[in-house]
Amino acid sequence: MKRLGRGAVLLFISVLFLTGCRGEDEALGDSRLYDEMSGEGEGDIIIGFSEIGSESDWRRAHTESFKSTFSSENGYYLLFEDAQQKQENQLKAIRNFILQEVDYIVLDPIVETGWDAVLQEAKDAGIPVILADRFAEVADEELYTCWVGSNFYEEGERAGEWLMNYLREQGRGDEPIHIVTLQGTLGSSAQIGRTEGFHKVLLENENWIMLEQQSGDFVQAKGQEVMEYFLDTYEDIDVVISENDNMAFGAIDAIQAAGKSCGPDGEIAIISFDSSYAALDCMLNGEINADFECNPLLGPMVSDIVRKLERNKPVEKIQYVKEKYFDTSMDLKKIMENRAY
Ligand code: GZL
Ligand code: ZN
Repeated sequence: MKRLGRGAVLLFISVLFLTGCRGEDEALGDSRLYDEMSGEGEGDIIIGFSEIGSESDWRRAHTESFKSTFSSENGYYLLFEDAQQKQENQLKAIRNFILQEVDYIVLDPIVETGWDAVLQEAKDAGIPVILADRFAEVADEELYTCWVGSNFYEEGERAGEWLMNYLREQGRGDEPIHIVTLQGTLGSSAQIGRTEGFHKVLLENENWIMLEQQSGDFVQAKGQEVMEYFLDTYEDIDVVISENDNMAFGAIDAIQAAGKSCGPDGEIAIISFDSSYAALDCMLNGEINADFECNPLLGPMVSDIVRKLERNKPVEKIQYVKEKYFDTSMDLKKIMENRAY
């Protein structure tokens, strides 16, 4: 642990902070400094966590999972930075964590590219980086210790397979099926994986027509806006693939405002991703046909990894979480009773 060295570094930063001449610090964003003066968190493992934002129900559950896991009761001191969906804020946060000599950096990279330089700086500073949720494509895999998250490609593929079975059961296995897709943040591993996974099944069904795919950036308002455009542009839409629940909520509002209906008894089927509690409620109300789970509760898994690293134990480089899916054939009321998010 670098705690001994940290005192000097933090004292220096605190002096800068107190004298107002924060110099480079100024540009580093408004991070809470680890307060060596009060001795708060002394002996704790210091974690710098760069979170993407608060764009969705899923994201808020993900953030809560980390905040409740990396608590002082559990022996941690958490420096939490919300990037408000901007990569440059994540880069600043990571450089701030390096300055403050945290013990570990946890990064949920908003998009897959643009991380090599800053992760090299973390490596040069001897700070292990754990990737959680989304993935970072870097030239040197040694720039991160491991990654924990979902198999987004598999989520997209399973959604395609579900749709294939659903249409067959309806006797529509051979009729033309007109599809639109609300994509997530372009370049994020969740968007890339879900789009490509579904596309694999699309290619296996020549009667499926993908009318258009557009990003709603995982947020509800944009999802509604893009769905309004789709409804204005295409007379015949049979299926909406929404790459997260919050965009699906926006799509439902747009479809109903256009005087159309969605869900198992509607004109337009909706297939969504995340399986948040609110989405299962929409399914219960007959507005969503199927939802593919994406588990946000990654805090405990990342904590287990940190504990192993503290004891110099090996950790798996890539660790997938287990995930299910839900549709209206299931006992949703019972499922919702036990849902943690
Ligand atoms: C997926 C996660 C995505 C969710 C969205 O792991 O990165 O970001 O699907 C969230 O709801 O905004
Ligand atoms: Zn059609």
